[in-house]
Amino acid sequence: MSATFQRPRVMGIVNVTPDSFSDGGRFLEAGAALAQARRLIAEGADILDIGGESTRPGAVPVPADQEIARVVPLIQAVRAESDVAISIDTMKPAVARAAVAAGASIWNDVAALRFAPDAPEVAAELGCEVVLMHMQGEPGGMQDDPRYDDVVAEVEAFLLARAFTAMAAGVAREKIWLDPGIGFGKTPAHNLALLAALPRFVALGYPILLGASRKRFIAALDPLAADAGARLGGSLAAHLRGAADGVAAVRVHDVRETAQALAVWDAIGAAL
Ligand code: HH2
Repeated sequence: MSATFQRPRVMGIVNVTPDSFSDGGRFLEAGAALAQARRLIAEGADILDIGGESTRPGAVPVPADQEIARVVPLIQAVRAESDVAISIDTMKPAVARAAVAAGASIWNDVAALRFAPDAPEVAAELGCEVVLMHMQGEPGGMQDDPRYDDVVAEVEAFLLARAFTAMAAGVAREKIWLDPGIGFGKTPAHNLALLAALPRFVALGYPILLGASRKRFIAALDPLAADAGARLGGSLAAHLRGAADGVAAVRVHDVRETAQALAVWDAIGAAL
């Protein structure tokens, strides 16, 4: 028997937005968002990723005060009844600050601390963990003809450069996670190249977060997966591949199914 496998942590997605691509504002209402958070905790989430602004191409930007008003009451309510880890999915330092004050311990920034000049300093000051994700372009136009000479090398160089910028601003190295940003300024072929290169990202020595849940590249491989809700199989395949390659966490909508898949995968590994 060997138990060398280590199961990635499951990060469950709670979108408190009216326009997120796959769960379309169903949890906008504060009470409904709390019910969703409770459900994901009961289903086996290790981390809740709470977001108040969609990053979907074409999504309407949300002012910081509105984003704070969406996420802070939910973070406070979850924190009052659970010690689950909470990450705040935001590009805005003011929102990260308010979320950490309310009980979040991870700043998940799809802009990798680039979209506000003071973001690296605020991350250092907050002392929280920080997810630095790769995105080509900006959310509005990122899917308009994304191009790379070598997508893996460029994403890797970007992530290392952002990690160094964060550390130069005072973020501790052990607080930094990296994420190749599946679906953010990438064609299906780019996403597959990044998924195939996960061992190379893991070898960088930072925890890697993988977010493939219900993303559009799955529909490019399966003509029956046009609806985001019909992409569970593809999401599980990508995340299990990430688990085998050593990613630290997977960001998912389908917490129950993902936790079960990882438990089986892990048990098989332990029985080797
Ligand atoms: N993907 C989305 C949002 N945030 N954060 C990280 N670190 N990695 C990801 O892959 C990632 C992310 C997009 O998914 P979703 O939250 O379902 O949609 P929306 O951005 O519309 O809220």
